[in-house]
Amino acid sequence: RPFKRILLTGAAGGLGKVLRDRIKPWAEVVRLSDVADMGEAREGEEIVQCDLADKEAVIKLLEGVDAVLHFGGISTEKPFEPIMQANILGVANLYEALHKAGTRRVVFASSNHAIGYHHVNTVLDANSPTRPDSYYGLSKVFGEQIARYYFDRFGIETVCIRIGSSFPEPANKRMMSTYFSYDDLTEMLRCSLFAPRVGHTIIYGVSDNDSVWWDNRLAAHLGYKPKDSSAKFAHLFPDTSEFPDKDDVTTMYQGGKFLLDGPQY
Ligand code: NAI
Ligand code: 15L
Repeated sequence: RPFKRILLTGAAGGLGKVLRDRIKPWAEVVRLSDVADMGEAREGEEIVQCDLADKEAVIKLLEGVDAVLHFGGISTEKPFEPIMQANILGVANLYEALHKAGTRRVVFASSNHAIGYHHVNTVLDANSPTRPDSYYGLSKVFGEQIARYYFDRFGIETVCIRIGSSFPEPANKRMMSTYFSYDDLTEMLRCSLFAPRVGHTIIYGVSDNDSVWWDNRLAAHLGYKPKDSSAKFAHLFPDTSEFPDKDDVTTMYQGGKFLLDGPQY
């Protein structure tokens, strides 16, 4: 198998549970980590329960790791303090630890909320300015930038995936644009781990939906080709009223409902 040991953080979370078996073919050993319980280790797995904010624990966590899929952290808007601990201190600990361990490749689960204050009529690419819509989105911008710094300084390569909405199906009309199927997510991770050179890449995590706000041409070197589309869920949203609705910020901006949540300092 190509990698000796891959680390998946956030392994007890929604996407972590989906990915747990799917990433197995890519490494001899998959090390799973989360602050929450992950159950028993199965064949080919190692389980390390720890808090990303605990520097010493994270340094140990990275020992012997060739590549990281960083999905751990707070995944919705919260007050600044918990976001700072889990997402900002957490990702700083991670990069320092992987530098110490000699790890060369990371895939970072960033988020569309790093750019959530762009209007839905704007098409973005990897060079578009960030416009975070929350402390959560700000923490993802920090993660993307620390990844860039460790690439420029040490050559550690990271693919930052600005994930849209990765759930079994879209939950509202907005998600018809942001939907990212589990199969397409898995394929994007595979491309991110195995592309020969990724440097510091930003890519939008999205399926081949009819209406998308994101252009991935600047990440073509990953070779990602989506296979799924939200089109098959169109029947779930028969309401044909105007979208975006100019009186409703949650439909006008790419970040949707996150625009209403903060800041809760
Ligand atoms: P989730 O909230 O279900 O999973 C996150 C996991 O991280 C949880 O199991 C949690 O216990 C763990 N965690 C939180 N704080 C921690 C800490 N201090 N130390 C160690 N572990 C900690 O979220 P989900 O949906 O699985 O998302 C995974 C990643 O993908 C997150 O980083 C999220 O921001 C990102 N993402 C997900 C999207 C989606 O559509 N599901 C969209 C955009 C980004
Ligand atoms: C995210 O970043 C969240 O982690 C996820 O729970 C969804 O809210 C998603 O974005 C989204 O924008 O739909």
